[in-house]
Amino acid sequence: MQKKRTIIISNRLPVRIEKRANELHFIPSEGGLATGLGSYYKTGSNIWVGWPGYIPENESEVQLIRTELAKLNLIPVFLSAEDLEGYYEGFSNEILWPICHYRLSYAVFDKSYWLAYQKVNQHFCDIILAQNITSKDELWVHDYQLMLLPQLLRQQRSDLTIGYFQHIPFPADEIFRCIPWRNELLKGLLGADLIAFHTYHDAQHFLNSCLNILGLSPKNNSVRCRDRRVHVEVFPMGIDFDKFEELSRSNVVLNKVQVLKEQYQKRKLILSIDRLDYSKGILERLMAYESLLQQYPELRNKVVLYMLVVPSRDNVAQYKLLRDEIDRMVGHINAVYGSDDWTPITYFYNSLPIEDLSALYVAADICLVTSLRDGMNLVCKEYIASKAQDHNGVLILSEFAGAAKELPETIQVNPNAIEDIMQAIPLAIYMPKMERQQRMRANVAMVKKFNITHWVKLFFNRLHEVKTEQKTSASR
Ligand code: GDG
Repeated sequence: MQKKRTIIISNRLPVRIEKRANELHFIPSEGGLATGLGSYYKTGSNIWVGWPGYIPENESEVQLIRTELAKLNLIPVFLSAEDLEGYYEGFSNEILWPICHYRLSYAVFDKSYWLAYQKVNQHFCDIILAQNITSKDELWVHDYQLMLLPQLLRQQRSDLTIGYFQHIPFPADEIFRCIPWRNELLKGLLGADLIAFHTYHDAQHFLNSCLNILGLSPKNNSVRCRDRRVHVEVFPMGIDFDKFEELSRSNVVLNKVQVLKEQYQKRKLILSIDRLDYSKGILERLMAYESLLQQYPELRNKVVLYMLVVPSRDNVAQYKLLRDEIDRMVGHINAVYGSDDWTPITYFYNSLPIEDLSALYVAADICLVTSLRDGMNLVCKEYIASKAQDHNGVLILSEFAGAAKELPETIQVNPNAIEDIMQAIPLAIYMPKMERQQRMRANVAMVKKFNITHWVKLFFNRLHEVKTEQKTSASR
């Protein structure tokens, strides 16, 4: 008899394929999700299904990738360049991403994107069902690229246990209803047994959409769909705390911290790290920093904004424009306020090895997160975990990042109020050491306790519970 299996499904597999010197290389991802789920998908006959991030050039590459990935318990979903353009770059990133981040005017409601999104979700469904799934198995679908998948699976297999987690915000129903295919998307999600979000507001917005768009009547955080009760709950994602804490104590990182300290001397280091994205409030952060240098001339040459922007989606028009505007503003601030011995902003458009990232977290006096909307924001939790030794650092955090709900001991700002962000910086700089450490200690305790392993465990326990309740009430 086959044992219960865990099936993880996400747009991308936790591995990157690179072709060098005519040879394929398989590089495992270091991301938090891959770590948190590692103990699940790597054991027994559990699997992770997703796109391997590479388009094979011929059938022998397809076979090679399948064989190599199978050794890692990974099942590839191959997608063509055309599929990716419509489903990923189009529907996911030009419709769902802007809508879920309240940027209605950025959405491009192109019917061909919708057709590609349906086709790829169906393709995922076919590949999953070809894996001899039994009713004992537990399926966990991740994120907005796969909103139709729960229902597609359910239509063919009413017995399945399906969980869904959305990593980005779920917007207010008045925004979500603008999508021409809103009903299909909501019904797609309702194929799951447990639908989960980072915050209470995301869950409430989803329930409001069920009420106001589909005309369903949510009751106690759940919705009745024919014979099933679908639960809508909150599971704020954590990070791999131990990894960041251990890195922050390692010699390799401490040597890099020393180099940074020598480079910036006694100046206060303000850290900013994001993927290139209009949801992250990067321009607002730069405006606030310029305003700080104008209104607090005594802070000139005493602070440095270290800004790392990780390349992302820069073939999409809005992202390219954003990148150009960041380049322009950084150039302007450095040219106007800089001097022979001081550059106000150190800016990189690049991705760094994890040890360099960790050194920046350790060295930074302040971490500045000003997302206009963010599902959670893991950067701020990684900063906190890197302060577990000396508790010496201040986090300025947007109230619109999911993490704000869990971290009340941070300085919280409205990222649309440039003045508020600006005022928060001197507040952080001059905060008495005792207060700084007290606040950071509370933040560390929070991030340590509600880490990624805890998050994964909690989700699976609840999914199991929900399914058991369903079976019990069906047999009554
Ligand atoms: C989505 C949601 C939600 C960044 N630069 C480098 C690097 N990173 C890593 C960080 C962090 C991750 O990327 C970024 O995570 P965030 O949570 O901040 O943002 P998104 O990518 O937008 O993630 C977000 C998340 O999903 C999880 O649910 O929190 O709201 O938008 O882990 O460390 N890693 C390396 N080099 C870099 O230069 N190695």
